[in-house]
Amino acid sequence: MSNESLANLLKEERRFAPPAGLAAKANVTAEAYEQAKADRLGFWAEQARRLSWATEPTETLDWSNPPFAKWFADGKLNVAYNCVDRHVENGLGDRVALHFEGEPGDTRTITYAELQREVSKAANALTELGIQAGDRVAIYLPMIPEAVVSMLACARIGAPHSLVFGGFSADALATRINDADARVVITADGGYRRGKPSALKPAVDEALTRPGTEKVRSVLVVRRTGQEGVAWTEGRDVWWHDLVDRQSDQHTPQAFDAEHPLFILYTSGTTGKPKGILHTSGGYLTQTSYTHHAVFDLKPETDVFWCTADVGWVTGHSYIVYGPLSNGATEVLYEGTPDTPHQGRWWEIVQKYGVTTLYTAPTAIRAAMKWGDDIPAKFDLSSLRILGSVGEPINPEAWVWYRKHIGADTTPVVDTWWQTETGGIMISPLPGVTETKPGSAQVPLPGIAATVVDDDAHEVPNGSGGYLVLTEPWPSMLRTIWGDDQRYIDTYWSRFEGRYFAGDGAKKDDDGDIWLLGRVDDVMLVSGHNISTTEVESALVSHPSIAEAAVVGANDPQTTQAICAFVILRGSADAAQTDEAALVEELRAHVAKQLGPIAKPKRILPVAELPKTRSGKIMRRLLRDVAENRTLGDVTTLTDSSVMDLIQAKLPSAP
Ligand code: 6R9
Repeated sequence: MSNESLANLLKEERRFAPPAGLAAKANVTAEAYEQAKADRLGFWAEQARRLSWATEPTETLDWSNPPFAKWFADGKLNVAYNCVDRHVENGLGDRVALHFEGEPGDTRTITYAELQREVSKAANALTELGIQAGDRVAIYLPMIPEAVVSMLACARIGAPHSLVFGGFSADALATRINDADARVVITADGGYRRGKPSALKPAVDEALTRPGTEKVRSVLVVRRTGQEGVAWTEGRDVWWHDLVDRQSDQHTPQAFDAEHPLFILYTSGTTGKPKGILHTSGGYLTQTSYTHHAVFDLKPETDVFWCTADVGWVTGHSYIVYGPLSNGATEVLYEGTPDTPHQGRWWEIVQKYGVTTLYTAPTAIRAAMKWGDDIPAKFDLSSLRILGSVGEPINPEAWVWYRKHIGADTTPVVDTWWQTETGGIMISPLPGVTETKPGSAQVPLPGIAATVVDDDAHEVPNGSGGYLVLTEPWPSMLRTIWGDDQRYIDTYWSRFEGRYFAGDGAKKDDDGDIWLLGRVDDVMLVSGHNISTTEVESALVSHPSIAEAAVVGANDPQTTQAICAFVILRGSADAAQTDEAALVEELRAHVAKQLGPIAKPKRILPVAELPKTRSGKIMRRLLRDVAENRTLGDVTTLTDSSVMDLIQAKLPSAP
């Protein structure tokens, strides 16, 4: 970015106070901010006491060798014991932990007592396969209960897991197995996706032919789809039901150091090989447990929590597995896609299980907007009391739609900013405290220190933009990049001395609240102004005909970059709109009116789909390639690479 701060263009005036009933009974009140401000480490030491420690920590933070942090270093605990056994010991064995809903409609209800038996059996099975504390286990599974059981079994025996999203290819899997030096892979014959079984085991077989994966001794295979003709390597492959089912359901958890590695999770980023983000035990569990309790106001006796992420992403790790289960929550685990067999599937699930708290991503909210308001209107969504968003900036209009059409215009929406690297939520409203602003994550949570700085590392005044930085270490921070301490320092701690560089653009509004503006790499430079893609996208989405927009800066001889927008029309507009040229003109005028003439897109192209990563984030890099008439860069992380062919086909040959 140039020296000029990000333009602060978007003005969003709508405000929503917390519902009085929720505020009166909220788990966390405004006092928490005061308490954490007065004694930040004392605050986190208190949160650590949410957990059951075999040895209580006496030291909170060791920051003597920055940026390598140790939290609660002299404490010992077992993470799986905290997520499962202690609830059973507290008499909650009959509470439902997981309401599993398979895509074909099969269901399983798993109580905490059953989860304890399943996790114990799986821990015994991994031990029989020779896995010891410290050995890495790769997990490549669909969204089925065995994924949660496998993660907890690894945690129980101190074997760091490395989940690889089931939609990734054999190559991606091989790279990750190799980098983490995994000894066992847990997979399934397949999973259900869009109404049909989709095989997984062949990708494992192929990955294990690649150099660097020779140390994998065993492949543990869950039978999920019952597909015929699963290729089998004798001596290496073993069925879950053969090995795990015959194990004892008793297993004594051993306590590990708070800094014992819990998992490695790879983030791809735009360049270079994937980074293995390393998380450890005590600090990670403290922050995921606390933030789940605070941000979602969890009442474990009555709430039904549903995080729609895949367990293969950090959101699934922290808010399907470790946060909710450490809090004794009852959750929904859904295997499939939101539109199988119909576009109301999610809302049907909310109605069926009485979901109280839904945590999802802007991409899903915008898809629901596109499909039409009448679809959620057919279901009883009155059980919902809190709605969460994560993964991308949420456009104010999508935020308001979510609250209105899913939340009956009454539920708070919490827009939660965090990253694989931060491990847990960092910036978010608190549902019983914060007066919310559509599109803003607003305030660092109690105990978290974040701000926005300019190129010279100076904190920007209210009303200005720059880079988001975290100014103090936090319990669930990544500890390093697996096997590459130098890359950890270079990537996160070198841009600004002593501060964590998140790679996101952000601004502070007049109240000092934080608005996320997208990845710094995506910021556009137009006639000397840094303009955020997020703000232009939000202006487009505020037009009634637009469900979703992606904006990029394309090289331009006059203005350095020219704003180029790709838009998806809402269901109703799609059918009605006959005159595309007139709509495009209307949209350009609309953006100019909302944000000012500088932000008026030079080109706007209606398209059917946008390129997304498998976790639902828009890949602007590829759209930039299209807008600049270049050959497309790496498309391997796209959900569906045919999307790009469709977009290119829509383009006039010369810009
Ligand atoms: C949890 C997760 C991290 C990146 C992050 C930022 C974007 C996530 C956001 C958000 C604006 C939010 N992001 N939440 N941007 N508002 N509420 O998504 O982790 O996959 O590592 O992505 O996602 O750009 O830097 P991860």
